[in-house]
Amino acid sequence: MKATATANANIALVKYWGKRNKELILPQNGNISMTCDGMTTTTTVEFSEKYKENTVVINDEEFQKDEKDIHGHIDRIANLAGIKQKARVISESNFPVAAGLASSASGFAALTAAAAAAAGLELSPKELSILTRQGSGSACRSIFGGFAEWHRGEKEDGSDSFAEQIVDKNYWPEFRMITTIVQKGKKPVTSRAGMAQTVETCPYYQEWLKTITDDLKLVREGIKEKDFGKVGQAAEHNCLKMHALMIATKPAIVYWIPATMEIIQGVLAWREEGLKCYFTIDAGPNVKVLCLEKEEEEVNKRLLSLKGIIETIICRPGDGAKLLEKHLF
Ligand code: 2P0
Repeated sequence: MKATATANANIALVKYWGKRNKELILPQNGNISMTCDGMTTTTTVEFSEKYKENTVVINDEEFQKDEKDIHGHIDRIANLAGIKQKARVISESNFPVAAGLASSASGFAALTAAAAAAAGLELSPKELSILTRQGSGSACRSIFGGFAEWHRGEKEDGSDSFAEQIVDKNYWPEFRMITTIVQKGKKPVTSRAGMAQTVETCPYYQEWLKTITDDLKLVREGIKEKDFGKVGQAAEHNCLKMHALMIATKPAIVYWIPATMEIIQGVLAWREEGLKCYFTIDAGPNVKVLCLEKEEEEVNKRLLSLKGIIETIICRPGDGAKLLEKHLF
C-alpha cells in the first residue's frame, strides 16, 4: 500500500480567483494553465496499520497544520477507498515553496496521485482531477501535462468541475515560461484567504467575472493556433485584472514589491523594442515571463541583468502527474 508520484507546478494564463463553494473547492470562474516542466514535486505515500496517525514531511520538515488540510485530504482518499489505515507521506519539491510559485499545485497533484494509487483506487484522469481539486483548486490542472483548462462547472456537487487537457506538452514545445525569483519568503496573505476576501469585499468582483469568458476563448484559441501574441496579450491583461481586484480588496492585498514592478516595466519596454515577451504574476511578487524558444536566451539575459532578480527558472510545457517505481522511503 505504497506509491510514489510526481507532478509539476502549473502557471495560470487565465487565473482562478474566488470560490463559489469553499468545502468542495468550486471556482467562480474557469481558468487555463501551462504545466511547467522542471518545477516538480515527488511524493511517496504509504498506508499501513503501523501508523497511528497521518504524518507528512515536506522538504525534510514535519508539515505544520495550516489552512490547507493535507491530513484531511489523505483521510478523504482513504475513505473513498474504504480503508482505515493512516498514512506516512514524504514529499520533496525542487523549487521554493509558498512564494506564489504554485507549490501547492504540484504538491496536491502528486499527493493525490500517490495516495490514490497507494489506497488501491483506480481513477480516470477526470476523477483524479476532481479528487485533487478538493485538496487545492489549482492542483486539479497539474494532473494534466501541456496546457489544461479547469472548467468552472455548474453543478452543486462539483462533478462537472475538473481540469481537461487542451493540448499535450509536445504540441507547442517552443513555448517558454521564465519564472523570476525576486523573493523566497512566505507571502503576506495566502491565496485561499485572499481570494475569499476579494469575493466578499471587492466592488468590481462581479464585473471581473463577466470578462473571463472572453479571456478563456482567446487563450484557448491562441494555444490551439500557436498564436503567441494572442496568448500573451490575453494572459497579461487577465493577470493585471486579477491584481486590480486584489488591490481593490478590503484590506488591500498587494503582492508586488519594487522588483516586481522593475520586471513589469522591463517587459513592457522590451516589447516596444520588438522583443516578443509578456508577463503574468500570481499571488506573490515573482513574475513569470512568457516567450518563445527563439527569444529565450535574450529575455533571460535581460531579466538576469535587473538588480532585483535572485534567479530565473526556465520552463517548457511539462508532463502531467505520473506514478514512479522508485519510492522516497
Ligand atoms: C491560479 N492562484 O489560477 C491562481 C492565480 C493564485 C493566483 O490558484 O484555496 O492554492 O487551494 O483552491 O489553488 C492559488 O490558489 O487555492 C491559485 P485553493 P490555490 O493559479
